[in-house]
Amino acid sequence: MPLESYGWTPERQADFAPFAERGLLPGRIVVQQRSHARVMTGDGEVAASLAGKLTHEAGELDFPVTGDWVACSRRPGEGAAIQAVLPRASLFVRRAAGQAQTVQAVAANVDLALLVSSLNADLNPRRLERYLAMALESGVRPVVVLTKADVAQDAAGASAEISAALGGVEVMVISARSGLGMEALADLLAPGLTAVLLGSSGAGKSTIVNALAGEQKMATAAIRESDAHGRHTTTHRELVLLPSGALLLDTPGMRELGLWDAQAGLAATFADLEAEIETLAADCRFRDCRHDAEPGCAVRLALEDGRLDRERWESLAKLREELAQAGSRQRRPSPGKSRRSGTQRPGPASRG
Ligand SMILES: Nc1nc2c(ncn2[C@@H]2O[C@H](COP(=O)(O)OP(=O)(O)OP(=O)(O)O)[C@@H](O)[C@H]2O)c(=O)[nH]1
Ligand SMILES: [Zn+2]
Repeated sequence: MPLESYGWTPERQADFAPFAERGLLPGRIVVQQRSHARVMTGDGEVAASLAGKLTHEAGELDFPVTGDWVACSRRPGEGAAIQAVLPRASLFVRRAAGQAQTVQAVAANVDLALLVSSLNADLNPRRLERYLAMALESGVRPVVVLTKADVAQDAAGASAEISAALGGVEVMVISARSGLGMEALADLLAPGLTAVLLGSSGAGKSTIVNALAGEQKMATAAIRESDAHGRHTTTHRELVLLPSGALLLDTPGMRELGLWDAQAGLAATFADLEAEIETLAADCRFRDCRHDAEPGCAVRLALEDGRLDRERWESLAKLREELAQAGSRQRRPSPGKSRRSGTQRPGPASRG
């Protein structure tokens, strides 16, 4: 399998040059589970584990994740050892489930984030807001994908509502069952592009992969649509090469997406709301009005008479507070989300 199919570019080739000198092989992580991974190389897919040096020296965000480009050495016999991670074009991080202090990388080198939600009882702009902030924080284009249109009452209405509640984000309505919108979705997925599917369990992420792959790549499971509880069928992250040439990364449904150091993403998610607030604030009685309990507050007035979306306003305040709390407990170890930062630089040759 030529690595170009997996998104290898001349720029990545240049990043890899020092590792090539050390006789290492380039590859892309297609599955990552704890310390074991499957890596697509020019010679096909190999099982790989982390080299000891990487395990000992890596910071939290330096560990390879699905989508990463890595430099590997061949292990005697079969398999490979991951020696280093190449600079990342993008990195999705979240607060590790149930823990305030730990950052966890979710996916690397993603070009497009598909924020998946079912058009059933599960549909909730507040949950999508978190995914949106994460995508915008990583500089990745977000598209909301509303699934199961075949069982929806008013898909068009819901779509317009979600877009408005999320600052005008691009929204697509699809049904894997009826085929509605599937062509438009496929059109987004250009050859060599890497898209990640994010959303809660049961949203229909794996069904999308299977429909676009034309075969059963990921296991799916029926859910009780009455309460919309998914069953967490997908247990690992897997990068699938579609017949169209795009790469699609399925992820397990997250119970709760905890944001990590996503101030810029949050600001971008609420940019239109903040602009509205700023305009209104010009009419507040006090110039330094905090729109809290001050008399003559134009923002409060707009919240009361419905000109300003109260749910979004409250959500923004809550997410800000959440980030502030996480931030005061521990600063992020390294930026790690922009190209040429946070990943390991080529070092002297080592055995793994
Ligand atoms: N009616 C209808 N059902 C769908 C559609 N897409 C998916 N489903 C059903 O929704 C259920 C959950 O779909 P999955 O694809 O397993 O959901 P998932 O998001 O991958 O869930 P996890 O793997 O647990 O994260 C399955 O029963 C699917 O058959 C659709 O377009 N229409
Ligand atoms: Zn005010």
